[in-house]
Amino acid sequence: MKKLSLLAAGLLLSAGAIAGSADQVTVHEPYVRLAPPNAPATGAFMVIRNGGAKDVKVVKAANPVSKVTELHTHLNEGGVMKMRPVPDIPIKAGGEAVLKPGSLHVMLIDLKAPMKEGDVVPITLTFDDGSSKQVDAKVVRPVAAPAPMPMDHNHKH
Ligand SMILES: [Cu+2]
Repeated sequence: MKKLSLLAAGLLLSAGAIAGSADQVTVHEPYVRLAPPNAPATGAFMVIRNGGAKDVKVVKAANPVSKVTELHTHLNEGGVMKMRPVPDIPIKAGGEAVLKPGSLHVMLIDLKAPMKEGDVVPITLTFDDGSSKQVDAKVVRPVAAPAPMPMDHNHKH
């Protein structure tokens, strides 16, 4: 009985140990873009809000479905949009970081298995103070530009 309550106390302590930046941050609308078949990588997007009084940084992201997870941004280099890894994603006190296509994102590289629409990918964000937060990002099909209509009005008879 004593052992059990010690164990429970230990669990409470370890749960308390992860408190910190993660506690003052909320994550909204997380999703993973459904990768085209055989695509080796895709992106995860979300809005990270910092409701606290101190600035925080996301320094790492992890997930179980890809071998590598990186924090990325898009940069315009001589008119060409290129993805570049970033060391962290800062979020000012009271501010938010918007991870969206063409901008900041979490890159899921080297997918272990094909994903399908509706799958849920747990993404763990780690902050600069070592605290972390897990969000469940749903896999959604990207809103594609309307497919060209198969029109053929130029038949010569
Ligand atoms: Cu990327």
